[in-house]
Amino acid sequence: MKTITPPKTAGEKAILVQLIWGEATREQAADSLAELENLADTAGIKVAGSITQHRDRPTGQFFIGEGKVQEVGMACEKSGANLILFDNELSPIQVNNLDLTLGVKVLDRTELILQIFARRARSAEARIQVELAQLQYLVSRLPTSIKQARFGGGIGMRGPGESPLQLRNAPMRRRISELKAKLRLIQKRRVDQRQRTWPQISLVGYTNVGKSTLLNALTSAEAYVDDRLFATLDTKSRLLYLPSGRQAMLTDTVGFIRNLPHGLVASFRSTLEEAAQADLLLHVADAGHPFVTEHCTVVFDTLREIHADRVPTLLVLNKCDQPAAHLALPHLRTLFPDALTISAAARDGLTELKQRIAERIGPAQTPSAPEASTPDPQNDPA
Ligand SMILES: Nc1nc2c(ncn2[C@@H]2O[C@H](COP(=O)(O)OP(=O)(O)OP(=O)(O)O)[C@@H](O)[C@H]2O)c(=O)[nH]1
Ligand SMILES: [Mg+2]
Repeated sequence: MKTITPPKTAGEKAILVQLIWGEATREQAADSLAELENLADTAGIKVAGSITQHRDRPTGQFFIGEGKVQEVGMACEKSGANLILFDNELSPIQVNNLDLTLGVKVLDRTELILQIFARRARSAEARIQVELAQLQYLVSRLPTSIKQARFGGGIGMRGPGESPLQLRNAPMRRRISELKAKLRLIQKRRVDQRQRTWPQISLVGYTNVGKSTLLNALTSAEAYVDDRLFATLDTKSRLLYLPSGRQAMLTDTVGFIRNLPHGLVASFRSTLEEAAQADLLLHVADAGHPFVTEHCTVVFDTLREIHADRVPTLLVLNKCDQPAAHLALPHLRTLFPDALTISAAARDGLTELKQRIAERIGPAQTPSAPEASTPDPQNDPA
C-alpha cells in the first residue's frame, strides 16, 4: 500500500470562498480568510480572488447559495482559476456537487492543511502521522453505510474523478491500526532514549508565533524557521541550560490552528503527547497579531483536547519588538497578568524567561516525576 499521496496543489490558481454564518463576526471571518490565503501560499497556490457570502445557515447542496455558486464559476472562468478553496468545512456530498457543477477541483480548509502536511513531512514519523491523518479524515467523512462496507482501493487525498464515497473501509482501518502501532513504537523509543533524565519542557502555540525561533534563541537547535504556517512538522528537542545550573529538555511542537479536526489532532498525538507529558509548557503567542486572544483560546482548547491543560504553563508573549505588540500589550497584560513578554528574534527577555522556567522546574536535587494526570499513551481514543 502506498504510504503518502504527493500533494497536487503546486502551481495551481485558486478562488477562495467563505460563508459567514452563525456567530462569526466580520473581523473573525476576515482573519480566517487571511489565514486561508496564507495556507494557500504555504501550499504554493496562487490566489486569484475571494468571494464571501453571508447567510443564516449553509445550504445542504453546495454549502453556499446557488446564485453564489454561479458567481464562483464565473470568477474561475474570468481568472483562469483551476481550484476552489473553501474556508469552511464541507461535507463530501457538497464537495461532489460543487465539483460536478463547476468542473473545478474543490478543497476545504482541512484538506488543504492535510496537503501542506503531506508536502512538508520529512521524517518517517511525520510521514506516518500525515498518512494517519489523511486516513482518519477520510474515514470520519464516510457515511455509516460506506464505513461498514469493504475497501479495496488506494489511500490518500481525493483525486480527480474519485470521491470518498467510492472508498471502502476495512483495509483502511487495518492500515490505521498499523500506523498507530508504528507511531507508538517510535515514540516509546524516543522516550526510552531520554529516560526522563531531564525535566521535559514543550513549546506549544498557534502556528507562526515563533516557537522554533524561541527554541533556537534558548538553545543551539538551528530549527527551521519560516514566515509560513506549519513550518515545523519534524520537531526538535534540545537541552536548555538554566541559571540554576539545572538542565531541561526543550521540545518544539507542531503549531495549532483554528478548526483543526479532532482526527488530525489525534494523529499528531505523538508530538502532542510530549506536551501532555511535559513537566512544563511554554505557550508562545504572537503579541502583535490582531487575533492573539482568539489564538490563545484555540491553544487552550487544543491543550484540553490532548489532556495537556493540567500541565503547568507559562504564557510567553513573543514578537514584542513589533509596534503592533506595543499597542496590544497593556490589554494583554490585563488579560494575562502572569505572562512574560519577550522577543525571540531580538533575544529580549530571555534571561527572565529562563529564570521563570528555573523557578517552575525547581531546584536541581528534585528528581522530576511525571504527574499522575498524564494520559496513557496506549489509550488512543482516535
Ligand atoms: N518580529 C519578530 N518576528 C519573529 C519573532 N520570533 C519569530 N519571528 C518570526 O515569525 C516567523 C515564524 O517563526 P517560527 O519560529 O518559524 O514560528 P513557529 O511558531 O515555529 O511556526 P510553525 O512551526 O509554522 O508553527 C518567522 O518569520 C520568524 O522570523 C520575534 O520575536 N519578533
Ligand atoms: Mg516552528
